Amino acid sequence: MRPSVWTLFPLIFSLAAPPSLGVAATECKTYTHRREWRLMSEAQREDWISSIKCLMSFEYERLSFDNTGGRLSTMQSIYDEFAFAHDQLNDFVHMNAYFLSWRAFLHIFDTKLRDTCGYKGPTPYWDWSLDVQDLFSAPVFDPHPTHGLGTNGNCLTADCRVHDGAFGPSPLSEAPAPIFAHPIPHSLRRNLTLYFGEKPDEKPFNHSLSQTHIANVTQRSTGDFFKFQYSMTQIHNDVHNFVGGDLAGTCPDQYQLVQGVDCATGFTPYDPLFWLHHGNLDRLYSNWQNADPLNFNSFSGITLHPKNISDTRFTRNATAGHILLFDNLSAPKHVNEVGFPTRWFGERRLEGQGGGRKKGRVVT
Ligand SMILES: *[C@@H]1O[C@H](CO)[C@@H](O)[C@H](O)[C@H]1NC(C)=O
Ligand SMILES: *[C@@H]1O[C@H](CO)[C@@H](O)[C@H](O)[C@H]1NC(C)=O
Ligand SMILES: *[C@@H]1O[C@H](CO)[C@@H](O)[C@H](O)[C@H]1NC(C)=O
Ligand SMILES: *[C@@H]1O[C@H](CO)[C@@H](O)[C@H](O)[C@H]1NC(C)=O
Ligand SMILES: *[C@@H]1O[C@H](CO)[C@@H](O)[C@H](O)[C@H]1NC(C)=O
Ligand SMILES: *[C@@H]1O[C@H](CO)[C@@H](O)[C@H](O)[C@H]1NC(C)=O
Ligand SMILES: [Cu+2]
Repeated sequence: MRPSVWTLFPLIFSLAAPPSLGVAATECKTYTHRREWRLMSEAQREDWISSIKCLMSFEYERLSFDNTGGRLSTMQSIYDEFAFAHDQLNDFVHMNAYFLSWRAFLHIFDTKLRDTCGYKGPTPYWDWSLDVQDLFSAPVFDPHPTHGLGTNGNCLTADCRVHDGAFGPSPLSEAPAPIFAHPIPHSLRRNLTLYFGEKPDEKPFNHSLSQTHIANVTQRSTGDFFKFQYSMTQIHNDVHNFVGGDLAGTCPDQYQLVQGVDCATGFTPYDPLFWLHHGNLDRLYSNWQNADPLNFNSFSGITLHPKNISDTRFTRNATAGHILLFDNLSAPKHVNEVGFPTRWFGERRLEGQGGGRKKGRVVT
């Protein structure tokens, strides 16, 4: 199967949802172009990357002051706000029935790139199933200083910092790598690996990423949103875990040194691959919705792994009227308002305290 080129994805689904869910039919007026990263021209890739750097150059007022109104020493940018907001919301957006509806977060980001930084190109995604045989050589790991997203980090001596690509130190201007503010200033980190290396029977992270697996999941989850979403969560986690570093929420070494503790964080959007990975999950969700009419009407709502069952925010009975929060990025939205049923991302329990694991990693 070839990747779709210039596929049109409705931002708002135009189908009327079942009346039992009380979802109003929304007319589809706006479309966004999506394109697989490797099929974008070098100029388009550079444009997208430059727009992200543009968001990094805008100070974000709300995050730039402490509680007493004093200015923090590190600049906090609009891009930081996306990572910060994701971290704040981590427990509410993963491993529950609303995971896929968090497509709205992706849309808010895409809109920000366009409205604030003038981005006009396609919305990129990474179809990792094309690279499943050898994820390490995937074209998203490109060292080019202006249109590449960088390769693996140096985990032996540099805390997994990425040393090339547009988010590494500049070989031309000798400028240092862009700095991310949370949870402590650091630059992009990756630790590509197929295994946690903890259990003898561990499956490699690419086992769930083949087109055969996706097709199987799609066939076996007809009309069963819960089942589909559960599989998508596993697939989602495998990519986060394969890339490691920031995308897996592993804490920078510096944090441990300065704060004296390890940290569990949800700053995963710092790796720009976050947007490409979630763009692909969104595409797969859309494919699933279109694979069978039963899928469009399916929205089963129990939480996958409620962390605290008595916390009313972790309701077991998901409804399309559920309210999604976006920290300071947007006013809250109802699930049915962001297009129903929709996609987005799931995951992650962080482990880093004790045990053999060095740092937090995304796990199911
Ligand atoms: C996973 O990656 C390994 C090593 O690159 C490869 O041998 C294996 O075939 C891949 N698995 C799948 C399902 O493609
Ligand atoms: C990189 O990942 C491997 C495999 O999970 C892990 O053993 C190692 O500790 C990680 N390295 C760093 C520096 O986090
Ligand atoms: C499809 O999924 C089922 C259940 O997860 C599994 O038992 C079966 O082996 C899978 N088939 C293929 C072809 O991967
Ligand atoms: C679970 O949530 C409830 C309601 O918010 C709270 O009162 C309780 O302390 C929480 N329990 C734990 C173990 O966090
Ligand atoms: C979920 O729905 C069932 C029956 O529809 C009800 O008995 C139960 O109390 C509900 N649970 C919550 C947490 O709302
Ligand atoms: C974001 O924060 C600013 C400053 O606190 C506030 O004025 C604004 O209303 C907030 N926006 C949203 C969408 O929450
Ligand atoms: Cu994710």
